[in-house]
Amino acid sequence: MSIAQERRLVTAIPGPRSLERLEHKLAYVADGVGTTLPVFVAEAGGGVLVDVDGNHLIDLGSGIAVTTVGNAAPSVVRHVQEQVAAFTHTCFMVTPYDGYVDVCAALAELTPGEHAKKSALFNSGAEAVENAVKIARVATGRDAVAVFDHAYHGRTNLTMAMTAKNMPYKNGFGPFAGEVYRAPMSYPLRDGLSGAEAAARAIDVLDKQVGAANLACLVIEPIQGEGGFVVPAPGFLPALAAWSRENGIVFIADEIQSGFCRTGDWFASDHEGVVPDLVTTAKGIAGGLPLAGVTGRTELMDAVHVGGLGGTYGGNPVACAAALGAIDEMRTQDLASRARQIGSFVQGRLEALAGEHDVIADVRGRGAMMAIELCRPGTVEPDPVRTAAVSAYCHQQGVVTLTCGTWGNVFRFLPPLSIGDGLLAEAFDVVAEAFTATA
Ligand code: PLZ
Repeated sequence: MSIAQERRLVTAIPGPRSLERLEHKLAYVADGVGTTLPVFVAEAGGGVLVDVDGNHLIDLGSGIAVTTVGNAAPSVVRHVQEQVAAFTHTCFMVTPYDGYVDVCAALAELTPGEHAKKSALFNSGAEAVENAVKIARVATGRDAVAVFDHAYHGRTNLTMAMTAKNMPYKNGFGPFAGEVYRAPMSYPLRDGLSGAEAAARAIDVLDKQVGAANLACLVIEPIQGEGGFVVPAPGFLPALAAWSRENGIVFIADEIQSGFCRTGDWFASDHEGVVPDLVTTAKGIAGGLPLAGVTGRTELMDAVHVGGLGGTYGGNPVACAAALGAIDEMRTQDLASRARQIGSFVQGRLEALAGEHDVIADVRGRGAMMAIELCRPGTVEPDPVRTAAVSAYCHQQGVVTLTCGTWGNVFRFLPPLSIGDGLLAEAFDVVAEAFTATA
């Protein structure tokens, strides 16, 4: 690793060079495209981002759960360099190439379930979700789509309809796609229900308000991402999967944020042995290059007529090469077990912190997908103000943290799995300091 694996601040954050570039950004980039922390990045790797001022920041975000194998991971770089020098694009729908097929074969092997599977590749998570819905509709001949409170599925028209939160994702962007229905999510901190009870509540809403026979699919994040890293109570996902199966509803796991070793399994669905009919993937699949997939039962995937799925760039050869490099890294380095190690360390640190600061109402997550939810002490009333203060402190001290949640009161920790133990411990020292400093 050529980048020194240390936190080193040589200017204020953001530094003068980043501030200069920020001016440039504000002049030329649409304001609608925001940034969490305006340090302009020069290079990154291991667990560190180096900015244009020479500051070394610790990365606890992985570019929103993307650089799971690390930024510019050597295996990804090697595969990409070879591919980009060989050919950059043909369009798979015009003249095919091995990388696309190899990624689909890997997806068939790695996604939950031993049944025959096929895949189609796309450019972004939202595009994968849209296509999963298209496939489910053709396969079932039904229209309705079930989604959940706090869900996040993307920013395209259909996926905006599927995403729960208005600001900033939906406000003013309607009218949205129809036939999308929202059911209550299992949210143990807020509803106190068992998985079976929460599933019964959701099923009742869908049964009474939509009708099981009208549902093409039920789309759910096994651990919710943008919506607050909400981990449903045990039994919730298996009960929904069983109900879907009994009623001919395609059960779609959106594993775009939770997939590819992030939670300590290849997929979060694996944790409870849930076998989805379709799985959407993106983010961690390709080490930072844009690639997404829909993988599922062969008979469902093949329900769509030839030419019904595709796109100019879907499964671009360079992105596929990156994915093959990233997947190889995950396999050979057993990154799922690294995620579990990181998870037990982070969970210990967060639970200790929760013992000292009663603003932390919940510690949750799995593997390298952990979070804390901040509420007014003794209540479940969200505290986004304190969340923002803690976040700002971490940023000033050179630790890149992300927030999320319907109320913006959740800290999520998504370190690259290539981060070293020392650096990870230092990052959580800073997080602890941030709570004390903002108390
Ligand atoms: N499904 C579960 O997490 C993307 C989006 C951040 P795209 N999450 C980060 C933002 O503000 O846009 C995501 C996800 C889940 C779908 C998506 C959408 O993936 O690659 O961003 O389209």
